[in-house]
This record gives sequence, C-alpha cells and structure tokens, in this order.
Amino acid sequence: MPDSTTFKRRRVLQSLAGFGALSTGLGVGMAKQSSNGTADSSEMENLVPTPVDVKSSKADYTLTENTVIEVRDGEATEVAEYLAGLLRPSTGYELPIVEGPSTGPDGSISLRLASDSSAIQSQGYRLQVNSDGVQIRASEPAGLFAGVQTLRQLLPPAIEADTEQSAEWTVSGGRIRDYPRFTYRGAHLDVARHFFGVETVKQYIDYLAQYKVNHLHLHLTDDQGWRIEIDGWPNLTDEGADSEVGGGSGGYYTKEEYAEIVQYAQSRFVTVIPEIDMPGHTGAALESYAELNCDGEKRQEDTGTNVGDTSLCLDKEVTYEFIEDVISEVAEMTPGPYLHIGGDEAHTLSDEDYNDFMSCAIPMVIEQGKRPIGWHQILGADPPEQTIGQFWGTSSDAPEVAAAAEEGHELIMSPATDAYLDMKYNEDTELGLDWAGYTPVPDAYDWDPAGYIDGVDESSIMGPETALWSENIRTLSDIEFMLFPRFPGVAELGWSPEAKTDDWDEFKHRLAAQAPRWNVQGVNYYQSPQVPWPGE
Ligand code: NGO
Repeated sequence: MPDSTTFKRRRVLQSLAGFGALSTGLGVGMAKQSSNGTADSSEMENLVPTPVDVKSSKADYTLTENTVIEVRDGEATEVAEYLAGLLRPSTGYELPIVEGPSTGPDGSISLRLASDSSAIQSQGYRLQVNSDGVQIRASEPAGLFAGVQTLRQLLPPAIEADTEQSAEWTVSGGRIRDYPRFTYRGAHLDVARHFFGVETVKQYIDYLAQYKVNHLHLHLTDDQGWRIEIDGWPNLTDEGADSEVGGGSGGYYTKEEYAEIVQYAQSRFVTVIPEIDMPGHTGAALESYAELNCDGEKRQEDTGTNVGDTSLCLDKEVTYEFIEDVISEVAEMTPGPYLHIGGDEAHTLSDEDYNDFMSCAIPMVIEQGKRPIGWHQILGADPPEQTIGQFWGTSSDAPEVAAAAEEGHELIMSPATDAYLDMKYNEDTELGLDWAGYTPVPDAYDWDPAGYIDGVDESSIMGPETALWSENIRTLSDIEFMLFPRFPGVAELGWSPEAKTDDWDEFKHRLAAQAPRWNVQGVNYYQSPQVPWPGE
C-alpha cells in the first residue's frame, strides 16, 4: 500500500514554494467570497462543519514563538499534545504545554475542562479568540478536541504543512459556541475487497477527525478477504487473507496492528466499530475452512465482485462455534460499545433461515457486552430493541425500517443515493460504482439524515455515516478522490444544525475554501465543476 501522505505533502509544498501567498492569501482570501461575490471578511464564517453560533470580531490573535499552550488538568493535556503536534511542524514554534493559570508574554492557547456544559453538550465546546489568545472550553476532552479542529481551520492553510513555513499565524477574532446535531457521526471503510494497511487507516482517521466525525466502521471480512487475526481460527488469515478483488496480495491486521488502529482512533476521539459480515459475504471464511461449507469442501478463492452468493452453513453446529469464537475475540479486542455483524445480501437463504441465524448471532454480541449493528435487513429478524439498523437503501419508502424504528430501534443513515461515497461522481469519473446512480458533490450534501425515510423521526436517528466500499478503490489516493470533496459535506450534515445545512449554494463556497488546505495536505480531491474553486 503506498502510504505516502508524508511524501505527498512535501511534494506539494515544494511545488508551492516561492508562492508568497501560501499562508494567507492563497485560497482563503479568494474563498472569502459570499455567493454574491462580495468579500466575506470573517474566516469563522467559512468553517466546515459550520458551528451553531458564531460572532466574529476584529480582535485577532497572532501566534508567536512565545505562545504557550495552557492547560489546567491532565485530561486536557492529551488534547494539548495533539494540538501542539499539529502546530509545531509548520510554525516551527516550541509551543510548550504549561500548567496554568499562566500566559506567555505573547498570550496563550488555553484548553480547559469546565463543568458548565448546559449550552454545549458533552461533545461541544466554546472557543474565544481575542488579542490575548485563544480559549477553548468544553465539559469533556472530546469537546476540546472538536474545538481544536475548529481552531485548526481558523489558521492559514499552511498550518497543515509538515515542514516549517514562514507565515503570519493569525486567528481571526470572535466567539463560537458549538455542539453536534447527532452524537454519532460515522465513516465506513471496506478493507476486505482491497486491503488498506495501518498507515492508510490512520490517515483515514485523521480525515474523519478533521471534520469532526467520531466513528470508524471497518468492514473487515467479505468474500474476497478476511482481514483480522482470530487466534482460534488461524486459517482465516493464513489462507483467507491473501487475495483481493482483481487478484492482488491482500493482507490482514494482526491483533497488535488492530490495537494500534484502535488506539490511534481513540487519541482522536474516534470509536472503531468492527464489522464481521455474516451469514452472507463469508467467502473468505468458506475458503479457509472446509467444515464451514455445507458440502464440506473449501470454496475457491474469490477475486471477483459478485455479491450475495455465499453463506455459512446454517445446519452445522460448527458454524455457531465459529461465529461465537469470532464475535468474542473481536469484542475483546474492541473497547468501543458496538459490534457490526453485517447481515446484508444473504440471497441464498430463506427469510426463515436468515432470521433463525440472526436470533443466534445477535445474543452472542449482546453477551459480549456490545450493542449489535447490522445492515438494515437485520431488522426483519425481529431482533432485540438495542439492535441498530444501518440503512443503506435508495428510497424513502422503507416501511419495514420505519416500523422497526417505531418499535424502538435506532438507525444509522447511509442511504446509497447520498452517503455511498463509492458511487461515481458522474459518467466520466473512472473510480467507483454506479448501481445506486451517480452522486455528484451537491447530492452528497442535499439530504437530511433525519428526514430521509418516510415516517421516521429524528429521535430514531443516531446519525449519518458515509460508506466507502473498495471494489475498485485500491490506494490512499483513490480513497481521497472518492472522499473529497463529498465527505466534508456529509460530515457537516452530522454536526451542524439542520437549519444551517439546507443551502448548497451557500455551502459550496465554504467547501471551496477548504481546497487550499487540501492542497497543502496533498489530498487528491476531485475537482468537481460544481464547486467554485478558488482562483477560477
Ligand atoms: C452494498 C453491498 C456491498 C457492496 C456495496 C457496493 C451493502 C450493505 N452490501 O452495500 O457488498 O460492496 O453495496 O456499493
């Protein structure tokens, strides 16, 4: 896997070197255009996702080599270290973390946990910028972290560089009060059809964090590959992991690597949700163990893209021993509260067999202390109420899903028409699929997670989740092309108040204003003609 972010960043910076406007003028200046073309003086108004309340002022703060990062307690220190890690490379400043109360001679960035959370909720924050510095206040570290992501966007794009830049590191003055509309905001990544190594997944997590998305759903198993080490069943990775769509060499995460991903995600306040797809989409397991097949013969390696033609053998006792072992090991490796067991496209099974299987599998998840999630078909098996359905349909007319919501099931919203970022942008873009139609950039923004399914109201919705299936997505650069610029739009639908997310013509300018950042980061984004990119 070409985990080449760092190299790419350098390359981009070299190509921008000598472009004096890198820090302040490039992009940001141009993007401060409102839809009627007049200059918009406030960077705070260009944020993605847009905050709940913004009041800009003229009292800017400029970081200097004397700026300190001030904290008052241990829990804030972790976030302070993350912030310092973001700011030190490009500013070249020391930015020491000091235990307050204390301010440097040139002011400070102060991160503090404050008990008054009434107006900001647990993931929210308040941010204030004046000439003395920046103050971020939150009731939980996750809120401070969200505030830090906001501060990051309030600095010039060159802040994203990983080498020292000469720039004026000014944060525009004002106040922000902010908290998410949905406490759950997710992004899925299929590491089964094509395998992505740990470094690529870490980069993916960084993109999530940048746009305040806090759940990473890893689709770890499918027909084409098994990607997670399971002690009791070594063939899964000895035999079932060395293939992928098109016949590449595949791969898998050792337990240590999975732990590294989980830990990296935690450090960015992202919860990992592992998915072990069953009873269908199990070709890699069937290829690894003859006894899991009804005919007792190992299945052939699968490097194609057909779906729906595999299933575990539901008549065999060993099948239930297998899923119990896998579920318990994966639960043990996963600190987060959720475990996803797929449940999509088991086309070879009758409804009755599918439902019987799920009524065995779901209690196993619950017994491990996890909340089960399944693709929305799982709701047809009449599962216990805590089972979450992940909606991936293409129509607002989904009466079975609405009925399940009525009964108390919560839903994660990944409608394939809007949130499936593996759909092509249009007929000319090569990467991606088109079974749910094309998803041009405005379409990924132009929907409401709580209003999509007829008869379901907001109280049943946990939040939106983008999906990125990898049938023909092979590299980090491919991932970036499908994600950007659509992903920040869906991220905003998950975070920002509904009333502020219904106008693509307003959003497109804020989205465009992100491009100079992506240029510095080396993101391979799709230059959609529907976005008014800076300089055009
Ligand atoms: C479907 C299918 C996946 C495909 C994907 C491609 C679900 C839940 N099952 O989504 O196996 O990879 O479409 O878009």
